[in-house]
Amino acid sequence: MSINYSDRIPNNVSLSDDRRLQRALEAWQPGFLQWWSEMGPESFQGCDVYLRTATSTDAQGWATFGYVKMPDYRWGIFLADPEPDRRIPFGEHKGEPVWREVPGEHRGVLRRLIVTQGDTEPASVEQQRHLGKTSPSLYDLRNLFQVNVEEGRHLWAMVYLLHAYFGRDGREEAEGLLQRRSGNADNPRILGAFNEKTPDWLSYFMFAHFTDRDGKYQLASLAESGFDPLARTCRFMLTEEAHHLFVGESGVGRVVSRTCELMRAHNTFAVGEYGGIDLSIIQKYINFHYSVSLDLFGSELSTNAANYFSAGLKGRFKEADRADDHQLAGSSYSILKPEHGTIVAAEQPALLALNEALRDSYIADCERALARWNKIIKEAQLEFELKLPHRGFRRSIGEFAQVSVTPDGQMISEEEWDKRKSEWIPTSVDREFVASLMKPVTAPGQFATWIGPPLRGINHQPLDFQFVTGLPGA
Ligand code: BYC
Repeated sequence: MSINYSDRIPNNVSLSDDRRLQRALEAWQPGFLQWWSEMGPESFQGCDVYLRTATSTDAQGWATFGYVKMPDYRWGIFLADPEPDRRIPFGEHKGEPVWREVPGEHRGVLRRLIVTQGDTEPASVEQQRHLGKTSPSLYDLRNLFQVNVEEGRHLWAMVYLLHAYFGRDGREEAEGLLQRRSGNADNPRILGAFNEKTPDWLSYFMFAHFTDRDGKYQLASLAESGFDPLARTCRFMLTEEAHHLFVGESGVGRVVSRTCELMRAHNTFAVGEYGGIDLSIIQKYINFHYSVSLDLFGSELSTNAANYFSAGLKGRFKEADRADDHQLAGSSYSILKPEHGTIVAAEQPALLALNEALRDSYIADCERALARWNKIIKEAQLEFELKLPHRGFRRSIGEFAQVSVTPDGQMISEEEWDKRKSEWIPTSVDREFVASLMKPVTAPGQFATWIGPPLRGINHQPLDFQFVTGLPGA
């Protein structure tokens, strides 16, 4: 479905046929642009960035490349094409035609899900706004900005739903999305991970790998929704999400690769003095970002999740591929929980354990990526294995929130945790060291000392392509 770019707000939802909605969104737009100029990438708003922009939602048009100044990026409203005769795929309404309007009895819950999803998008832009100043290459700088503008567009996606389907409450929530600020003590973002800092590029790659990956699983679950506008919105968001995950996984992989190169060249694990990041520090960053991201799936046992599912609002990852009744009547699911000083498995009603089931799919995905990083180390013939910590490690939400668990899954006292945590998560010394490496590299085709080059440039461009021009001070 092609996108109408002649409207002030690009869209493929025939916005001009609904003047009221169009006016409401046009009234929200200046606030968004104001937010972008205050909270978007600092110091780079005047640069020309080699960005992809969607011109249609099909395979041909969703990635059209060209130089754009970020404030001129055409943020808009793009939904995947409707599926004819789509039916609600799960829950109590399974098999009924999907809803084109919000079902009255689920209005509050649905709004809350959309607001929670929407809130993460501007939050990540806020978290990353200082990173441009220390980018390890023009290639990485461009990727950062691509991710940032697309997160801005994902905010538009949720704001469209709020304006189009939730009346006055929706408009108020859309305002709230521009008011909250990541890390603000009085008005923080909704979910924990989105109030953490992203102070350096290693954190950024970890965030794009682990936290954006939660986005993939949450969006895929919402893409199953019986509320069809939400499903179609999330389906299109997922096509953009793949690049964000690529930035994260390949970014960490390139750091690992460079570290291995330095280890071999200097025959040491301590590559700091050669401008690299030790594998042990990379491991601590993994521990930190993975545990924060696990919290984003909510509690192991959640009546909220059960209600979302039964009501047909939020499905499971790849719902259609599952061979069960799609209602989970009488099914059980095994969860882990702490009990009397150890961690035990417990069978629970599958409906209540939906967050844990989604977390399990996510963990399996993280394991696959970790194996690819370990392959880099193995191919360099070095003895070291990166690991994902135990799911109970450093959790703030759910069954493990009140206990201390080591990365290999031993329950320990709080005192021991305090004594040993510097072995497991980045210390201020680790962070200062990583920060000390964050010097901008802006010559085309050059890369910082601590990261290897990617395999290829964006859109088949050579690595020394001028991915961003007009840098401040240039
Ligand atoms: N931090 O029953 P529970 C993305 C709250 S990322 C703070 O366990 P539920 C992206 C919860 O709200 C994807 N609070 O959880 C990535 C509830 O509060 P109330 C974002 C938390 O409701 C990178 C209470 O604890 N999308 O797209 O089953 C860059 C008990 O809740 C947290 C979504 O999350 C937390 N981590 O599930 C850019 C999808 N976890 O009711 C973008 C929409 C839980 O006591 N959201 N709480 O006030 C949802 O589906 C659900 O809200 C959650 C939580 C999965 C997040």
